[in-house]
Amino acid sequence: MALQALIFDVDGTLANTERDGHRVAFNLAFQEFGLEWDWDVDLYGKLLAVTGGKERIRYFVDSFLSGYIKPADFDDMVAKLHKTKTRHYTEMLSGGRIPARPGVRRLLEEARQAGLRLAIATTTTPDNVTALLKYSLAEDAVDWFEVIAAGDIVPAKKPAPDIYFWALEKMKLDPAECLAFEDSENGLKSSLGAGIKTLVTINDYTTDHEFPGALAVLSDLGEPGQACQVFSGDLHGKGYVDVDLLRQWHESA
Ligand code: XBP
Ligand code: MG
Repeated sequence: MALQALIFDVDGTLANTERDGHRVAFNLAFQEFGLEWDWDVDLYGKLLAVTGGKERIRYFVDSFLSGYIKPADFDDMVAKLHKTKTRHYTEMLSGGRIPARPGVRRLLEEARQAGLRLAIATTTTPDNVTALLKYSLAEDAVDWFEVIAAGDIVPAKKPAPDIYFWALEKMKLDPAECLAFEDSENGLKSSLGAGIKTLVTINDYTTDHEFPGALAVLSDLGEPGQACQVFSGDLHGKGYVDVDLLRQWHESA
């Protein structure tokens, strides 16, 4: 089957949002609620084992906060905390503080020109996706994507494949007609679980992850004159990922 569509993860893949974005926003929300919780860079790396912000707060309370007695309205508290965190995060993005990763804008533009269909499959909140696309890519970047599968639209978040199945269903595409882009072990499990061949670009939080079954594992997508590092896979002599290379990988794998 010919390549028809590219499906992108968001956090860690389109931009390095976790350490200086989401983490900081969680901490600002905790402060606003008068909580003495502070997620430092190392702790946040451990918390990333669980996808989804609300799920991550619960995981922190259950696994890292011994002795904490949950209030009767704990569920409500988590929901409010998370809403506040989303406000802080989208405000941060609107200040243009988090740029797209190397090669992302170039590859998206090239893919559009080549007539490939584009989609997003992420566990993050929809508002976060639209803000990131607008402020880190382009004013109209939301319109570049035919489907944005995000947040709680499926109950089982990554590593479950459900979010990819949802996107495929909306696009009426077979997994064999797509390629996915991920940055983490949980993300790769999700996309491969949906039967989609996947390229991995790692980041600081995912360098130690295992990526069995990935088409290639790279430092980033690279740019002309700014070659990416290749950890596995064959770039056929190129220093960066382009549509031609994606088609080769799609056909050969
Ligand atoms: C990353 C996530 C998200 C973000 C926080 O998802 O797990 O939970 O860390 O966003 P992906 P929310 O890499 O699949 O985009 O607080 O909105 O959940
Ligand atoms: Mg990710």
